[in-house]
Amino acid sequence: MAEQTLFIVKPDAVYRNLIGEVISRFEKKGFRILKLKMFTFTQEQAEKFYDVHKGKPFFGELTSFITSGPVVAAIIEGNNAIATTRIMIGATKSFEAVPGSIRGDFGLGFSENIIHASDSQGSFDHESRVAFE
Ligand code: FUP
Repeated sequence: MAEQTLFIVKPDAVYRNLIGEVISRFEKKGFRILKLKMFTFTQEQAEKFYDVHKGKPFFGELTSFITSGPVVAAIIEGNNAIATTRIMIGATKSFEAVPGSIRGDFGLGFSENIIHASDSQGSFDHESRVAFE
């Protein structure tokens, strides 16, 4: 069944000219791109986007990284989009993500980990509203 999800190409990946590489993986996998937007998160938008992490020790680092430069947000559609996209991006810690996954192939960081993707229908609803507002 067609499902939608959101991913964000993070500032580290935009800086490293990996926008096309990342988007291309989703196109080749068979997902349809419904919306694309390049922008820079404001502090307020970043805090709203990551509000599930508010109060955690890494919250400041997380919001300062995500606001540090332009990002590209995409809404894509396809079979099992949310879970399949999570498999494609790989483990949160890029240095532990398996080769073949996006983080596994392109990153070594923890907060600087190339890409974000919604992990549930609820987070997709919230995050896509904030990113495309
Ligand atoms: P993920 O869904 O894989 O992006 O990971 P989480 O939702 O657990 O974390 C959100 C972001 O916070 C991750 F991209 C990495 C960052 N993070 C840290 O920088 N330090 C931590 O201790 C935990 C997460």
